[in-house]
Amino acid sequence: MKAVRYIGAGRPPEIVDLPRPAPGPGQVLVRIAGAGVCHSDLHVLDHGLGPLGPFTLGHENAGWIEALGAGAAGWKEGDAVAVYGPWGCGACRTCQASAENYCEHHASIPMMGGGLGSDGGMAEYMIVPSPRLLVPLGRLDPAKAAPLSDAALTPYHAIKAALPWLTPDATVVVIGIGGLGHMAVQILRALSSSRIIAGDIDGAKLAHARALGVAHTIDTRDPERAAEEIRALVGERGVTVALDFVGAQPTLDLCSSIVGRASRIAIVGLGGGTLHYAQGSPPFGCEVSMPYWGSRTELMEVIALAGQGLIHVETEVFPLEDALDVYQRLREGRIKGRAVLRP
Ligand code: FEH
Ligand code: ZN
Ligand code: ZN
Repeated sequence: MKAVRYIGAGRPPEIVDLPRPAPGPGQVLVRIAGAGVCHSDLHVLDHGLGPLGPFTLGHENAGWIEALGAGAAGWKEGDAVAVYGPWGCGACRTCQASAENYCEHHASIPMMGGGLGSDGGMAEYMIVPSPRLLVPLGRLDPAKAAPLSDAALTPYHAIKAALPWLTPDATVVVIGIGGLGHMAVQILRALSSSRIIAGDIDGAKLAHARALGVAHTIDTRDPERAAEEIRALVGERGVTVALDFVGAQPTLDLCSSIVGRASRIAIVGLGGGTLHYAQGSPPFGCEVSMPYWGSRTELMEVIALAGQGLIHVETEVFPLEDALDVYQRLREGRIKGRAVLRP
């Protein structure tokens, strides 16, 4: 089968032919319908993942059950499933609560999941180490649903934690309207009635945000000017929730300068910035979180939102063989919504 392989830090991925894997005891073989292409992959390609590699990329996957290994139960061939991405120990307190994204033993488990140290879904087939890591998709098309497992789950996890701040009279700013940000806008509209301001450096992304129904869009290429425009909109109260899906120094500084007291900043993007957090900035009562991915039960909630038609992933679908070009397009900001590779 064809697979998109991470070879090593600083090296481009390679498309190689691998034997079709067979599920061992307790494992599940999934026939991949779609594998989302995430910005985090660019980090892995550029900076590596510790000593790990080579491995097949793709940590945002969905498909159909192809085969069950000995002892693996709870599924039947042909079931449409999303692959839950963060693979923990499965036994600790947080894993037992389905929050494998916060597994207590993460430091002693080098692999983060399929496509992140273990073989992922940018291939025709993928081995999932346990039936517990699969979530039913019901009638959703796995080819379109793959991004729900990361591009939707990650913002959902961040927004769900911010719900106490997301009151009808509050303003929330979403910075970065890419794969995660465009889902964040839809999830915010589904879960709250707060006013949404979208910020991005790309006019096409801001147009996408307007089409998704945000109240205002702000060009953040000039952060000082963007801060002034946002402050003019929110007045002395300031922004109540700032969701940064970029995480670069300019966007983190922008978040600090627009939030008010008793606010919340969620840093989701891996842009490498540092949030200055000390007396005087951000304001008193500002809580900062750095959420990571989401839990399996939250993925079930995201799938329910999609099934109710309340969120919809904007996808650009490409054949697996186009992976290198797609990564380059992602790097250059030339993807609308989420790119999905289809084997
Ligand atoms: C993957 C690896 C490391 C950090 C963050 C991520 C996200 O893409 C998962 O949502
Ligand atoms: Zn990701
Ligand atoms: Zn665990």
